[in-house]
Amino acid sequence: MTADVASAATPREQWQPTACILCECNCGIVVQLDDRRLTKIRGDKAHPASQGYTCNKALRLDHYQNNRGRLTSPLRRRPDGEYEEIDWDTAISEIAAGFKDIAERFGGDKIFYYGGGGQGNHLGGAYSGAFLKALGARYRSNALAQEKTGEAWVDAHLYGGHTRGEFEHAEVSVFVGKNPWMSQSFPRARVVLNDIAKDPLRSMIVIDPVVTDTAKMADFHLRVRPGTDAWCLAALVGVLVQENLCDEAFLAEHVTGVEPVRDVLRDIPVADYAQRCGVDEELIRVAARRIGTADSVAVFEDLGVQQAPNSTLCSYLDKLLWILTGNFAKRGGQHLHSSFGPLLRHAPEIGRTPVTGAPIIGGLVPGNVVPEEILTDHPDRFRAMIVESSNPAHSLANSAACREAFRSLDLLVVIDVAMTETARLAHYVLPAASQFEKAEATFFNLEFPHNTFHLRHPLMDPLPGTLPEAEIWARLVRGLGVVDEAELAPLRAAAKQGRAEFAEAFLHAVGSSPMLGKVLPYVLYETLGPTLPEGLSSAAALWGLALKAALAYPEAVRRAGYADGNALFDAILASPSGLTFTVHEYAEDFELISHPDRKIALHMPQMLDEIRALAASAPTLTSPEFPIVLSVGERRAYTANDILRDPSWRKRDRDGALRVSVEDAEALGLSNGGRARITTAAGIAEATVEISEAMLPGHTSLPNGYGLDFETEDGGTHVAGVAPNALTSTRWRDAYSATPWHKHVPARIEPVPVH
Ligand SMILES: Nc1nc2c(c(=O)[nH]1)N[C@H]1C(S)=C(S)[C@@H](COP(=O)(O)OP(=O)(O)OC[C@H]3O[C@@H](n4cnc5c(=O)[nH]c(N)nc54)[C@H](O)[C@@H]3O)O[C@H]1N2
Ligand SMILES: Nc1nc2c(c(=O)[nH]1)N[C@H]1C(S)=C(S)[C@@H](COP(=O)(O)OP(=O)(O)OC[C@H]3O[C@@H](n4cnc5c(=O)[nH]c(N)nc54)[C@H](O)[C@@H]3O)O[C@H]1N2
Ligand code: SF4
Ligand SMILES: [Mo]
Repeated sequence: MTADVASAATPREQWQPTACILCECNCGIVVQLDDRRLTKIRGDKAHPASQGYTCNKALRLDHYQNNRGRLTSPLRRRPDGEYEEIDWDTAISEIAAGFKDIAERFGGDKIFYYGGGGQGNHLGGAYSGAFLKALGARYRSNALAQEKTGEAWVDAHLYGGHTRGEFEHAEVSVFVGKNPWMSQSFPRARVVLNDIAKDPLRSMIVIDPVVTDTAKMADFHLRVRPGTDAWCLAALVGVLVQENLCDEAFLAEHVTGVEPVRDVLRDIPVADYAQRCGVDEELIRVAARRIGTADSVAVFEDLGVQQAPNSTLCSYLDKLLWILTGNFAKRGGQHLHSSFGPLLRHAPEIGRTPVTGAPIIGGLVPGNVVPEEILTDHPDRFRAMIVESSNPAHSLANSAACREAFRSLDLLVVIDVAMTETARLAHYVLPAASQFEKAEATFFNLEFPHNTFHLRHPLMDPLPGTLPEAEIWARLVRGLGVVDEAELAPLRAAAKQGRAEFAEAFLHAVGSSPMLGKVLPYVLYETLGPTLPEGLSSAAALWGLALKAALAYPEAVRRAGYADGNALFDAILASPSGLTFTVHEYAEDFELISHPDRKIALHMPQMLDEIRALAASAPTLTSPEFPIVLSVGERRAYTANDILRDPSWRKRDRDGALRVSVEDAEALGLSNGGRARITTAAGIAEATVEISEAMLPGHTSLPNGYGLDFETEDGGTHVAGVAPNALTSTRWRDAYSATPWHKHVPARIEPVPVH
């Protein structure tokens, strides 16, 4: 575009860069605005990861920005249960005093923090630590403790970090309980899947009971019976060992503890396990051979195993697929990667929750024990809670138990853009500016060899009455009165002089004041924040992370073009479409292993015991009372967690159909488009039936993201579809990580008679 054309354009016709917030890919988009509406949206070609790609959902983002349910004032619950609007000063001082009181009377560790960011926003949550540490709060959780903690524990033992497959270049891509055509999760997913499907030299292996859109493209679809992945994966790795398909040179040089693993895998009865998981033995063997003989293999495990029985064991087994075959530290393989702000700690140590003694992995309390940690007279129970950018009363197992627990808290504060199911239980609700009204970013920076970071600039001012989280947290810290303004003054002065002066003053100040050391993000926001470009003051916390990244990956940051952390930080501020912050060489994967010997440590005795125990355990949880497996929370073309509350964003599947196999529909007397009653041990719901050739007999599925209430134009309330966790129970959880079995809920399905 010539300069003339650009300057001739009126502001409203200009494309402004930002990102889609509906899944962890955060594809770069450019938008046009009409007043506060996002009128035109398309992929941003300048975004270094997505390169112009989006899926169908990004085009619907105005339903988030201009949702009728947006909050515009702090709310306080009155004794009669109704909410009244209060001003910010009143809200902040009452909330700060309330938490201070809990901390003084019962201890700061009775204050529980849940959330901190969703699919598109992690910057606000980066400031929460200041308020929480000042109060002495210790326990926290978020959605990752409903899915990724079992995998994180295995990762911590094996190599001490998170890995990602390089599907773009992999000869063989393996998807285990993962449907990337619908759920995406890696850059330009549909383009990459199409490329694999078109290339006769590359293969796709999908392990899924459903004939998903991804499975339809696969060269090998291992259509396991639901919940039997452990047997299928054990058979696959058994074949690798028994048919000598391991990469011996790689194992000898880069892996320790191989022999005890090999001993267990040598004994796996492949034919028997094939039968137990319902997959043809020969198909398992050819798939294993394809993995064992490929130049490169990448693996993605997701909710189909992470939210099903034996989930931690499955994480271990699917990692054996690429470790035994040496598919690490090479093009198209599996990689450890740099991170800008780690999503969770990869530590093998397991903490314990105060009441139930449940495992705390990566610092996160398992979602399934949250109600039990509150609803008890145990002296160490959680008494107060802050929820930020999450809707646990709807997204955690057993919504009824969560509601009862949250209602019983001495103090519950929710920070959200909308009146959610959780907010309706709160004593105070604080209205956040939307993700297009403030600077935002996520720490979903998971790629290798090129890893990207995107600081999005605000597209417009905050909706009147709302504030960005960084400002909310800063006001709450001020409300505690723990930081003396005199301590900040020298930092403010240094920040005006330059980054080097600021760094020196900052290190001195936090070194000499224990309280400043606790409230670091607050200090950065208050002192560095005001010197940053207009609208970007809440990027202040990124300065510390940029310095850390440059220290952790000096060569990779330099290769990306940044001499040091300050240069990287300045580039982040000046790159509204995002930037590449690390460029790695494949061999550097080994340096990212956190063990001192830089080797993968394969031997996990507990996991080997679990593999041995498979021979004697039963692969099914159904019973005569609940004979059908219900997967509750499937990702579909029009689901996006709980982010879009207005059901009219969907172009189809308006009420989230229950998908049922042809065989079950006939046996149960269900008709397409008719209604079915679903009963589980936890609850009852009704849904519209969709008879589907994609489902196995005995397996049904409901989508995620439905069952949210929404105010209709005439002031009534509309709820579309089934709230998934009306049907799930907190008891169904993994033995190691306590992650839920949402994909494997025993259920009874009956037709609802038409009257
Ligand atoms: N469209 C859309 N995309 C999303 C999201 C969204 O809400 N909507 N949410 C995002 C989030 S938060 C996440 S965590 C990811 C999740 O992404 P995915 O994990 O891909 O999503 P799901 O559809 O929940 O589950 C994946 C697959 O597990 C299969 N499955 C069910 N039971 C079993 C089983 O016993 N064994 C095996 N092997 N498979 C089984 C299902 O058939 C399904 O195809 O998606 C992200 N992307
Ligand atoms: N049964 C069942 N349950 C599941 C799943 C399943 O498959 N089945 N999936 C699980 C998984 S993988 C996940 S990730 C979780 C997700 O569940 P949650 O952790 O509850 O997250 P979201 O649904 O993404 O909700 C995000 C919230 O953030 C709010 N929000 C949006 N923008 C902003 C903002 O800028 N500031 C603030 N403060 N708030 C904002 C939205 O209004 C919404 O209330 O659900 C889990 N629950
Ligand atoms: S939903 Fe995910 S894949 Fe689709 S446009 Fe948004 S960020 Fe990209
Ligand atoms: Mo998730």
